[in-house]
Amino acid sequence: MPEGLSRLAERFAAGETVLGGWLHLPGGVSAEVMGHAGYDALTVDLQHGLIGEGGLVATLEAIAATPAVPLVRVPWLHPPDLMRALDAGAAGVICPMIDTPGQARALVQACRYPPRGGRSFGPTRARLVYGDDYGVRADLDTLVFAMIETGEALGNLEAILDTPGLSGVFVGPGDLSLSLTGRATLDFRGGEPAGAVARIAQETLRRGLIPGIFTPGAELARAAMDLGYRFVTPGSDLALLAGAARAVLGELRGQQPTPAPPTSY
Ligand code: 3PY
Ligand code: MG
Repeated sequence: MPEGLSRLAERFAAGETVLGGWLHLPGGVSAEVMGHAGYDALTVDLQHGLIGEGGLVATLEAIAATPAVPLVRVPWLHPPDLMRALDAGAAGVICPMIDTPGQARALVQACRYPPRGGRSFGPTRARLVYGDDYGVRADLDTLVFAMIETGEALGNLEAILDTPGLSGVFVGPGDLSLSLTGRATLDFRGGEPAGAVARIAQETLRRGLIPGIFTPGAELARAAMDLGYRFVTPGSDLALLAGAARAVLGELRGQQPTPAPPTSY
């Protein structure tokens, strides 16, 4: 599927909103289920998910059997992890806890080849999946998202967004609310997080970059889209499975299903 690398970048460039799935469950079948369900992109979450680095390639292979574009959230800003995810065939990366312009520059540096950055050349599986010209196309099409999820990142938002080579930002509402209010919740609609989440979308769109966000389901995904978010994740595989199980049991037992907690990943 040699055109695969540019598929998502082209959709963003055309102004489309992309619906992303989020993978926490190991084993590959869940990735296939999510991909065939119709998500535009699937992010393998190596930070909080249960898929270890050893399971990454098998999960990317499972995604490749579906129409979804594969992305990876790396565990932290650690250049070897970023380069390995891209070499393994991720079409883009999402990097947690980018709080300063220096960290944003280090992120881009790890993901772009010279002269734009310092990514080392060796696209082992990426070349198999995307074609022999991967090396010359990678910098144009690889998506690089910096996660904005602390008060410090908010204070540095403009400078982070002005980092050359960044595709966009991705809001982690759980960490952001924890940092701003001392309590983690994925529901960003109240108090200080609400203003912050709206401002991040505005500033990102103003620069022609892509604002992305994690949400636990359709209601908050819709609220994010109404704020201008163009890369929205309505739930992880784990949370969707838990929600469906609660709903079916609630129906059969004649009870209201237990609502998912607002921290539900
Ligand atoms: C957060 O909410 O902090 C996240 O990182 C979501 O993935
Ligand atoms: Mg987070």
